[in-house]
This record gives sequence, C-alpha cells and structure tokens, in this order.
Amino acid sequence: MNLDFATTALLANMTLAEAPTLDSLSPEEARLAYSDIVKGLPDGPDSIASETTSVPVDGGAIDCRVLKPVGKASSVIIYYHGGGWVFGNIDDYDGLGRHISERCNAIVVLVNYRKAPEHKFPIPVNDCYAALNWVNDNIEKIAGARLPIIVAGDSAGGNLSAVVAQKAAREKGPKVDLQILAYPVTDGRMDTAGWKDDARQLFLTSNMMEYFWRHYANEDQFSHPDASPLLADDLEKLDELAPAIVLTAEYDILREEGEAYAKKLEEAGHKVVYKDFKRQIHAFLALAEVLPAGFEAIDWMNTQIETHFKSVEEFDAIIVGAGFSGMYQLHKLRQMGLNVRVFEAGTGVGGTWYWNRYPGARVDIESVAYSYSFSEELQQDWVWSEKHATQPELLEYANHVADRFDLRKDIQFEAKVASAYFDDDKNEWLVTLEDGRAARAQYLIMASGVLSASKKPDIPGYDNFKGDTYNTGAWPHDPVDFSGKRVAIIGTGSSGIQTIPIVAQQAEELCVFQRTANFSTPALNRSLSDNEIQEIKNDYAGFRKELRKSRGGFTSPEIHVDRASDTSSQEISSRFKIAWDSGLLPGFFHSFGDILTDEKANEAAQEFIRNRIREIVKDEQTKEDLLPNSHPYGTKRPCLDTNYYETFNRDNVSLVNLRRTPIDTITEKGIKTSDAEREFDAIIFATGFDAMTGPLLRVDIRGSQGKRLEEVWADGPQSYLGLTVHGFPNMFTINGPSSPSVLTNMIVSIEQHVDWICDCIDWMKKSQKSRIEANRSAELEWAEHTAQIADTTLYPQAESWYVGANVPGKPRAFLAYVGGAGVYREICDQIAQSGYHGFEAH
Ligand code: N01
Repeated sequence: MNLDFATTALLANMTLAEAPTLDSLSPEEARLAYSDIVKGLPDGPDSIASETTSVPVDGGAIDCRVLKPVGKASSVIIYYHGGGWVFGNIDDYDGLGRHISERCNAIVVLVNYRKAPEHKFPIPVNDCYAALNWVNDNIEKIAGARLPIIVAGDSAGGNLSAVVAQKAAREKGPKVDLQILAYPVTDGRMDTAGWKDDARQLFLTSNMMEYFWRHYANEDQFSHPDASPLLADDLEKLDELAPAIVLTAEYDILREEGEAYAKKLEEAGHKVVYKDFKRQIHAFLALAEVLPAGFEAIDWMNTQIETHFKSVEEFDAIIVGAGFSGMYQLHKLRQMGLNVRVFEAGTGVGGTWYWNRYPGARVDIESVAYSYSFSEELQQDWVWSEKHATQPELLEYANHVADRFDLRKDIQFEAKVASAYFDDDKNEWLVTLEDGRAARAQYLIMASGVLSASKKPDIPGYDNFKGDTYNTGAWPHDPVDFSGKRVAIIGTGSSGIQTIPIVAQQAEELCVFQRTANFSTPALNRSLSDNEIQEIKNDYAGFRKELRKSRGGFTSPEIHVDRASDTSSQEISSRFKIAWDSGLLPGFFHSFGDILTDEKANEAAQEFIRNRIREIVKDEQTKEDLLPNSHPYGTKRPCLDTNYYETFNRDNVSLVNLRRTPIDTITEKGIKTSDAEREFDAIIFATGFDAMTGPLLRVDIRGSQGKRLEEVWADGPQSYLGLTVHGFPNMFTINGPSSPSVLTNMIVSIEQHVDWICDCIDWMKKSQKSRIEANRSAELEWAEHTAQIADTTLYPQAESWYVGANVPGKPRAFLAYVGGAGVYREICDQIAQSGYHGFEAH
C-alpha cells in the first residue's frame, strides 16, 4: 500500500481515536457522528456569498444553498453530497461547496435531498431531479445569465448525479451540460474486486456499503438503473446524455464501479474524461481540508470544466505580451519550427513603448544600444535619428520589426490573459483570456514586462476629481493638448521628470507635486550624425559583444573600477564632471567601482549633483525642495532629463513639496494639501508601477497541483535565475524577479533570456522530455545568492520600487540581480552546459 502521508496520518488518527464504524450506529447516530467530524474542519473561503432557499418537491420541500464566487461565474454546479444516501447535509458540505465555488469559479447549488431510511429510493433521486428543474427554471435569477449547468457529487452523491444526468437525457428534461462523478456508487450488485480487497476498504468498508444500500433501497430495487446507473441498458440511445468527468481513488472499494461506468459511457459513444487519483482513499475530495489531494482534485475538475466549455486552440508555446521580449521570443521559437501564439492586451506591438505615450517619453539609454542585435540586416538597415530615441520612433521600430519578420500573423491583439493553469496530466498550460477564449500549450512564456502593471496611487479621493485625469503608463493614443489649462502632475520619477518640461511649455499653469526629490542628470540629447552611425555599423557585432559582457549592457566612454576613497578630490570632481557632461545614464556608476557600495563615494556623487541643481534653480525654496537627500544616488532609479531643473525657473511652474505639505485628498476641483486647496483642469498621475511581480501576479497563474503563484509568492518572489519558478513547470519569465533586468539595458537582457529559453526548449525536444521545473533547493540557493550580493550594496537603503516599497503591503525584497548582466549570462550558460543543473526534467 502506498498512501500519501496526509491520508496515512488521517487513518492513524482514526485508529487511535477508536471511533465506532458508522455501520455500527443507527442512521441518526451516524448523521451526528459525521457532522461532528466535519465541524472540526475549517469553514471554507468566506468570500463566497451564500443564500439558502426552500424548494418545493413532491411531498414536501428541500433546502438548496446557492454559493456564489466573487466576480462573474462561468457555470452552475448542482452538487449532491455524499453520505451513503443516509447522512450528510448542506451544512456538512458547506466548506467543500465554497472551495469548489472559488476554485472552479462556479455558482454551486448544494442540495439537501431527503435521506434514507426515512425517505427511501426513489425519493432522493426525485428530490435531486427536482433541484435540477428548479435551477433550470430559475437560472437567470440565480446566475444572472444562462450559464452551463453541471450536475456533480461524490460517492452516493456521484450516484445521484449519474442518475439525474441519465434521467434528464431519458425524459428530455433540462439540459445538463456536464456531469462530474467523484468516486460514484454505480453498481448495486456489490461484487466488484474492491469488495474482496481489504486494502481498498480503509475508509469505506463492504459492511458500510451494505448498510447504506439496505437503508436506501429494497433488494429488488438494487439493480434498477435509477439506483445502479451502470446497469442502464439504454446508454447508446441517450443522445442527450451529458459528457462525464469521472474520478476515483486508488484505495477505494468503489474504484472499479467508477472505472466501469466511465468505460461503459465511452463504449456507448459518450464523451468521458477519467482519472484515478493515486495514493488516495474514499472521501478524499470531501475531506479536502485535511487531505490536500482533495484540492488537487477540485483543480483538476476545474481544468476539465474549462477545457470542456471552451473551444481550446492548441500550440507548442504561448507567449504573454508582444513587447520587445514577446516579439523576439515569437520570432526565435518560430524559427525553431514551433507553433506559437502571442496574446497581447493592446491593439499593437511595442509593450512599454505602446502604452507609455506621455509627452516627452523617450528611452534614457542610447538608441544604438537599446535595439535588437539578433539580425545583422535589421541593425544595418535601421537608422536611429537621435541619441535617445523618442517613444514614437521606438514604436515605429517595433512595428518595423513586426512587419519585417511577419510577426503579426501569430499575435492575437486585444487579448488580455486572465489565467494560466498547469495541467499535470498533460504537462501543458491552459491559458484563458478575459473574454473566455482559451488555448493550450506545452510552454508558457511570460513576456509581460516588468514595468507594465500601472499602479493606482494610494491617494485619498482618487476618484473625486471631475476634471481630466491621465496616467503616464496608459496615455491616450490621441494627442492631448494642455494649452490654456491648469495642470497638476503627481510623481517625479523618470516618467514625471520627462513629462514636466513638455507640459510646462503648453499649459497655462503647471503644478508639480513631489514626494521624493530624485537625482536627475542631463540627457544632452541630440541628432546622430551619419558618421557616428556608420562607425557603429562598421562593427556592430563587436559593439554588441562588449555590451553583452558588461555589467549593465550600457555604453559609456570609460569604465573605472577603482575606489573613490583612494582618489584625490580633484580627480573625483573631474570624473563626476565627465559623467555629468556625458549625458549617459551609467555615467556616475562608471566613475568609480564603489559608487553603489561605499557611502562616502556615493555621498560625493550626490553632492556633485546637488551643487549642479543649486546652480540651475533660481528660487531659493524651490531649489531647497528639489535637492535629493533621502537616498543614496542610484538606489532609486536615477533619471535623465531635458531641462527638468530649468523648467522650475518658468513663471507658470510651481512645486509643492509633499514632505512639508502632504496631500489630504483629491477633491472634485483639484488637490487639497495640508496648507491649501489648488484647483486644476487636469491631473497627470506619474505615480509608477507595481514593478517586476505585478505583471505576473495580475494573471491568475496556477502551477502543478493547482498551486497559485500569488500564494507561493505571498512573502516575496522566489525564482531560479529569474527565469523559472519551482512548482510552475514549463513556465519561463523573461526578465523575471531576481534576474538583472531593470538594472540593465533591457534589450540586452531580453535577448539573453530569449536565447536561453530557446536553447532549453531545444534541449527538451532533443532529449524527448516534456516537463522541466526548477528544483526548490536551486531556487533557494539562488535567492540566498541574490540577497547576499544586494546586501553588499546601498540599494536596500532606499524606499524604492526596486524593493517593492512603492506598493502598500507588497513584501520587501530586492527584486533584481545585482551581480551584473555579464556575470549572470555566464552563470546561465554554465547551467545550460551542465545539462540544466538545478532543474528536474522528464
Ligand atoms: O515611476 P516611479 P515612473 N503620492 O515609481 C510618486 C522606467 N522608466 O513611472 O518616490 C505622491 O519611478 C513617487 O514618489 P516616491 C524607469 O526604470 C524609464 O516614473 O515614492 N507621490 C515617485 O516620485 C523608472 O524608474 C523611462 O516618494 C507618489 C513617482 O510617483 C520606472 O520606469 C521612462 C505617490 C513614481 O516614480 C518607473 O518610472 C519612464 C503618492 N501616493 C520610466 N505614489 C526611460 O527610459 C507614487 N508617487 C526614460
């Protein structure tokens, strides 16, 4: 016998408690004993709404309890509880009903059919059928729409479901769309193999089964098809019979009964999905709270329901997102001969550069470096017009790539992914869109971006404002004209700092609400000359090679690795001046090797930048307020700007320092701070993103055995290499948490991840493996390594989105790998060369 540990523990507890077997009790005593056991279990999710209604039936009335999940349900499951037709009721099954409702996103109707021996066969059958009719007649009222109807039940309830489904088909009654039978009783002859096998009688014995049958029906009724659905002789003729999902438990006296019924239905031409749950005993579904395999069964049921009701397209790989990562991933997998589908929420390609259309948006890494390297023809043909490309030019580039490589034919636009569930039986992902469409694939690649989950700011009165509101991360597609308008902007990160100078030129008045003064240095943007471009193109491959080896994938005139503390103050000033004048993001990082590890070195850089701000800004108070002094330089993402500090010298621009006068609330007309209420025509929110984890957790991702990513990451994300997560086989996350991603030139990191994923999939194919998963110990070791090197830096000192500090309640963890993109690439390559050390594949 090979039971799982939870089952072994349950049976051991029962033995030690020396509880009487139910067949030694009167029906009334058995009911009380069972209710007592169930009372000890947790209540089930309280997010489920519950309403009990009395439903008239022949000779009386029964209670039906309607359990509704949060949000829009996709089906109605009429659930007939188990208990040998003798015990059990809707209170005993309330917890299970709630779990089924939540996990299957279904309205569950629990039916309190009358029990034997007071109400013998066929009364329970008739009550259950009456409940089906009641649901069918009142479905609009119960569900708000004509949702599919499923009959389901376990044990004796499975028997009743099978019988009700047959009856509905035979009598041309209400349409049953699906029947779910969990370890059902199907055969009253009581002579299958399980009846003679002690190993199959661990929870439910032959004596108990006999007790139930004898209380339920007279002997001459045992073989009646309404009592023994297996013995129905007209199954071939029941064209309307609902497709069946049948599950059994390996160590259950009823296993053969369920198996035989599934087989008979199939032979009669009906659609059946059958699964025997290994190492499980009778009632494991009903006891899900103590036997976790019960939850696995519910999730399996859910996958079967989803698969059944959706027309599911099949692919080799599904990619979520058609930004720069999704596009390259699609191109490369297609070149390998895979059948791929990309789902993209927007109407076009480009990801970040599709959504962030705010005025002034442009990349703060040099365009010649922030572009694909995978195609020599592409990089030779494309001509960047400026040192830092604007958002429209980047979007044009993305569209050019999509056209050039004919990507659009495999991208489904306006397709927002709602959920992705892993199917352990098939080693496949079932991906469902918000509009209900679904697809399956062996591989799921989350190319959903790292700064794509725009964050609603936690400001009181957010919805009060009656004027126009804008979010930099989801800017309208049509140009916005702020001429003659009084405009407020909240947020002074990269987005705010780029928006402010442009809006200031248009608006009648611009008021900047700043909570944290940020470090920004001039971008010194300019047109690129033909000569400059040609010089890069003469050896583009060599240029890319250098980027790949580097720490951040950035360009920079010179990279110094010596310590500031070993350097004269004159030399320090001279290097910082070069950094300031370079107009490059990594300028200051590359000035010394210890800018991000030594407080003094960092303080020197901070002071250099503060002095430049002091020189630029004229108004004394504004100058003081703009000086960043809450965090070391670089520990919040530094910004590159065009005339940001100069903009505060304009007459139409003002600054509100929220550290001195915090926002009380947003009002109908404007923004009320502790000192005044200011009125505006428009408010721009440049308040950032739920970075790195947000785009992944906004999809309901459930891995092996129904494990939810949200639960697994409740205390912070854990990932092996930022590429894969233990418990989530065949899923890859491009630029995922604990990879270098946001600390680097994203395109360099994207290409590295895509190439690695493709090599891995190719290896899987060649070694004929269907499932790969990071093992837990490798994941932990990687987490330890990433945390340990982050702790050697100044990064953890800042309240930044790098550590999740900008989202209330988000667990604190440094979200990227600090060790450098070049080093990281070496590690990933070594893992691949070792035959994927740290992974389990079969
Ligand atoms: O977002 P952010 P972002 N009340 O989180 C403030 C990349 N990017 O969209 O610092 C008042 O940086 C918040 O204040 P505080 C780049 O990696 C790149 O600007 O939390 N204020 C902060 O000032 C960047 O880092 C490019 O105190 C509130 C601002 O809003 C990342 O995207 C361009 C607030 C948010 O700044 C995110 O940049 C743009 C509240 N309740 C973005 N909540 C380029 O390549 C938040 N704030 C050029």
